[in-house]
Amino acid sequence: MGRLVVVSNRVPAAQGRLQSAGGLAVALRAALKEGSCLWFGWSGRQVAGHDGYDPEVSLDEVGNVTYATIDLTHAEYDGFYQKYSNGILWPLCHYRAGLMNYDRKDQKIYQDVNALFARKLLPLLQPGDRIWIHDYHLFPLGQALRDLGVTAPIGFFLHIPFPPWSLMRALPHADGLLRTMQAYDVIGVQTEDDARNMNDGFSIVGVEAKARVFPIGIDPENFAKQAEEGLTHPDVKKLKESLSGKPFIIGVDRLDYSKGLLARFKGYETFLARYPEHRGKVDYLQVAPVSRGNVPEYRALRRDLDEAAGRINGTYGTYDWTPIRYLTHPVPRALLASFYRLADVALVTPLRDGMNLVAKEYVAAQDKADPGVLILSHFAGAAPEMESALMVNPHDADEIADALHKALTMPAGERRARWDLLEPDVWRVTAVTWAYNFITALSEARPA
Ligand code: ADQ
Repeated sequence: MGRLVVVSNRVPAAQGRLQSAGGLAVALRAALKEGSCLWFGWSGRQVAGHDGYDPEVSLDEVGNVTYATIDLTHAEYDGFYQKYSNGILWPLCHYRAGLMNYDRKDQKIYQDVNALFARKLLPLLQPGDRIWIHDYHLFPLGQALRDLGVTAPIGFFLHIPFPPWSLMRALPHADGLLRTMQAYDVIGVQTEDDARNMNDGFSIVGVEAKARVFPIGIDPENFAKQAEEGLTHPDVKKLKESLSGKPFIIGVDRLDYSKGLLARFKGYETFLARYPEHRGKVDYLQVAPVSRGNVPEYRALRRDLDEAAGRINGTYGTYDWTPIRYLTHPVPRALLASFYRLADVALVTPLRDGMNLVAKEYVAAQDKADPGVLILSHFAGAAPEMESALMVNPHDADEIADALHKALTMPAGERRARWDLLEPDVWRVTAVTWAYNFITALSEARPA
């Protein structure tokens, strides 16, 4: 069996390679366990660069995986990563064309960095390799590799949503972007909606390609174990003590406008206003580590959230009760699982999300005898698999308020019945099945 070559924008940093957090790294760890693998991408470092600058590839072997990384110049980081990937493609794919800051010169840098990735990867390839490219940063990489003569099977997986063509075409040259995707033997997306949207785009533009659905999952066994074992950790005990037996609501998201945090705070505020019986009798922890802090929209969101949390705490707080405990720094994963376990309710209310692994992690972390309640947005990619959650429209603050009241007063029998319907899918669709199904499809599409 040939090697699996994974390409993603970021490659986990050396210290995180065995134990790294974050959606992609966690999901891929399972896929990378067997056979020999190469993982290629950006090192996370920026360098000054100059005319004719050509980055060196650094290689590092850990177990069966060779990590190959290149540095980017400040200008490449800015144009490719911050502006085109995160300032244009990210908002557009999350149905927020109004937040897109398009500039033709960033598109050029995006194309150039994809061509650079192809050029640097080429000499590392071996006969028999299967190449698996990840996410929106690298849409045109497959074509760039084909242009250099690569004939290996190449697959692409999009972790974020793909919007209807009527919206996608707001991106100048979107048709060209779709055309480059003919280079792929397998194209994977998270949900049926994403596949339909992308395939409609392909047929309108006249592209011979087809997207298929490969929903991503977590490692439920490991997560459930962490949740249970972490209960004896001193920090988890401290959190538990601080709750003094009050019901506990949790939210865990990167600080990103797609996650619906502002609307969620408004929902919680409405809940406190309309259901005063819960004031002082419930605790809400929102963990929202700052992400992409140099992109203007993210800075603005941070200010709005700081303001909303301050207003809610100022209005409803008392000398001995804080309505929202709001953290903008990350919590270690080992603690997070047990935090979910302690939580009676999880608020997962993105405005749009490719999948949302937090919803699945929360379900996996519960105590089956006394599980908590998941409140989930219709617009998470996880929604079709998790309809036994309390489903909400995240734009409707009153609906979030009602769902919170319902969750906090739900009889144990109903909580168990809902969880019993959610749990099997979290075990059926996992990181392992996702990677296995994709890699199998890739091997079948074009035997290496
Ligand atoms: P993300 O947008 O990062 O991922 P998500 O699917 O929720 O969103 O995954 C985040 C991961 O990071 C989870 O494992 C979570 O536990 C962890 N995490 C989040 N906040 C954290 C915090 N405050 N502290 C510590 N850990 C935290 C993208 C897409 C998603 C898609 C994934 C995988 O946007 O829609 O589900 O890729 O494909």
